[in-house]
Amino acid sequence: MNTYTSERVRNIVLLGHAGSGKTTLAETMLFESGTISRRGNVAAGSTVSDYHPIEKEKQKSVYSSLMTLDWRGHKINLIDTPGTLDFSGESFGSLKVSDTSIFVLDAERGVEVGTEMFWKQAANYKSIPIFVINKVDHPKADFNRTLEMAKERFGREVVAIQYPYEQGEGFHAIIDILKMTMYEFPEEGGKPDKLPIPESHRDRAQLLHNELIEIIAENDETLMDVYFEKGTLDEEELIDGLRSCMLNRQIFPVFCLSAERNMGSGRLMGFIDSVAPAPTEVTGPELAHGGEYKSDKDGKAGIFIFKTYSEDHVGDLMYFRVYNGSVKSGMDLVNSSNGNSSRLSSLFVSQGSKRDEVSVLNTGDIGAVVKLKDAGFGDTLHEKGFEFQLKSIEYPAPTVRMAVKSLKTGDEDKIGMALNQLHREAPSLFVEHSQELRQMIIGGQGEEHLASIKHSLSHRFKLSVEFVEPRIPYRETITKPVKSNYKHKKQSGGAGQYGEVHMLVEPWYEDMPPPPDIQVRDVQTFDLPWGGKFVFQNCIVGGVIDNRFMPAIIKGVMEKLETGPLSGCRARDIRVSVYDGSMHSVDSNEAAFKTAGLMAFKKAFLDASPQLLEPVYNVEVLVPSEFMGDVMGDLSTRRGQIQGMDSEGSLQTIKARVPLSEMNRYYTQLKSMTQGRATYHMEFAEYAPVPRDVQDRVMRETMELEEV
Ligand SMILES: Nc1nc2c(ncn2[C@@H]2O[C@H](COP(=O)(O)OP(=O)(O)O)[C@@H](O)[C@H]2O)c(=O)[nH]1
Ligand SMILES: [Mg+2]
Repeated sequence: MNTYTSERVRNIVLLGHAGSGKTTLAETMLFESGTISRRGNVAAGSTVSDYHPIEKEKQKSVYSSLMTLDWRGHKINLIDTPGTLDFSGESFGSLKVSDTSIFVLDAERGVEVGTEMFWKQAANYKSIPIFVINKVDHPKADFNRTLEMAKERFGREVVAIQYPYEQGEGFHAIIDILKMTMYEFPEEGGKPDKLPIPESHRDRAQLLHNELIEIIAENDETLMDVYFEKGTLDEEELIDGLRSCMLNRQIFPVFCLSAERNMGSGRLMGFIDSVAPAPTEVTGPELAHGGEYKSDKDGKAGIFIFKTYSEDHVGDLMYFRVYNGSVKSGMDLVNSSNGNSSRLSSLFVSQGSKRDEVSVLNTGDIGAVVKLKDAGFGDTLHEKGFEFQLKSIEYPAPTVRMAVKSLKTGDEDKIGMALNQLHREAPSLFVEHSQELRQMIIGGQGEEHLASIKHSLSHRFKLSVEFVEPRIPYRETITKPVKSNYKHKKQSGGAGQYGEVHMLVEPWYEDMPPPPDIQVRDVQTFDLPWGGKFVFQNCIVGGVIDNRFMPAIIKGVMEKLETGPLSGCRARDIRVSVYDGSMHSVDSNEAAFKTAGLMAFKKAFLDASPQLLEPVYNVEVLVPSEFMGDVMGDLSTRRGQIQGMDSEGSLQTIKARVPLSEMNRYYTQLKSMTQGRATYHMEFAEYAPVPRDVQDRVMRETMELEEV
């Protein structure tokens, strides 16, 4: 492949709900540009983009993949992404390095929730959006309805540049209101004939054309003057105006297409070349420590790694974008996150699984490299003597958590290592070895995401595992104040043990007053690592217990807080006031007071009407209105409390509070209730008392906790 200057590079990411036709569109673009000589298809697993074994098996995209094509002297780096929310982690890195996002909408289904989520992220990265309404050949295609939905969801900036001459099965021509031309396609698709707009469509096309001119002129003062003078804008002025409107996010142009029939992709690529921004024209990425990075294409080399994947017989493959200067094979680069230097051996551009070696990549271009030591996902690398670090990629919080159980004893460490590697490749996978739950926990963007992790563990790493529901991190607390005392006395041969502690144990709350009948001398407040507080008050008068024994008493109480007296779960929000006790001049020591503290605390706790608390989450569901009733009904069977509803066009947001223990398999349930058309996220809200029957059950279960 040739070398391209920055001005001739276009970085495009394909985004949108699963099944809208992104992979098919990528294949069609590769074919139209002559990059491939035959079009593969998703069902046969023969596309360039869906080349991983799991993608062929599932007949859909799981990973993002980079393809490169030349369209009339411009190099288009095209990144196809999996539209399923489960694999959204893959899409976020691709979005970060692309200047333009093509949102592919399905003309039959309109705007779907998958699009919604990527839309927000694209705005965060200041990516320039283009909409493509695909599948206009579908018998139930409705271009206008889809366009209206897009306007409703994404704003009046959504403006059609094209519309179908006839939609549905008879689709064969597109009216272009920028060029004021009709493109008519041969039966097999491909290169269209350019024809005048037929009489029957002339008025509508002219009306839309004038509207487009007005929007462009409205947003550009110089063009406004020209428009006033001439009453119209010529094609060049229109294109210039459109381009500046797109850069300022004032216009989101809409194209129409049938990827499957190969009708319309050539015009889209032409538009990308002539109107979509070059890497040198867009807002720079955010720096790790804030502020915008401004690229210098003539400066020293600097790159950012946005995707890593370990491939058989190849090793770690890292995909990067050049953000400064030009990178050449053989160059040494310093990793800004650890200061280590690595050599870029060979550089590649990729066509899905195929790679072509190149010697230079300029600012803005995207490529891949193998065997890069000491570098990984999200790292910035630069030439010596020139330092910068870009902000890494942020992922949404995991929506599904599972505990990983090894099916073969002794494999636990290997599983941990494999999971860590998978996390390094794609940090949207969250991995935690929970001491508290005594489980290895993984979190991801959906059950399919976790299923793909299981697939990797078994196929790539040859490890058999089972995923089980994680235990719930319950907490314990008390509901009334209780006094107790404990005397620890042991006489065995030589030195004995002696310590006596009297304490008042109370439920703690913010700004609570001191106890009424006890004089407080010293207060220590501990923020517990598992949430909540422990307040310790030394109220000893007359030196009946030495100050030097207080830390031991605290230690004893702390130990019992960590494995709560009621069920072994962690305890929180407790105040302990030690107000009396006794010592022995010879036998008193720290160990004795630790035991006395622990035992007195345990006794008081169990008498103080202990209460189990459960984590409660704020759950927000975005759902098409027709499924509202089902979703609300399901939430209430999960002990959910509906907090509110918001309607945004044809989609509704439901807000509810639901105990974590009731959210098992919610993702799957929601998906099946709504045909995969709803999405949700949840965030920890608070710990709340569990109902009595649940408390009894949990106590039985936690007592029988087996090690995993
Ligand atoms: N009728 C019709 N079907 C299409 C079109 N584009 C894609 N499809 C079909 O839609 C399904 C999903 O396509 P795919 O490219 O995998 O979508 P992705 O999930 O967005 O990558 C496949 O069965 C395609 O054959 C189109 O323009 N028209
Ligand atoms: Mg796909």
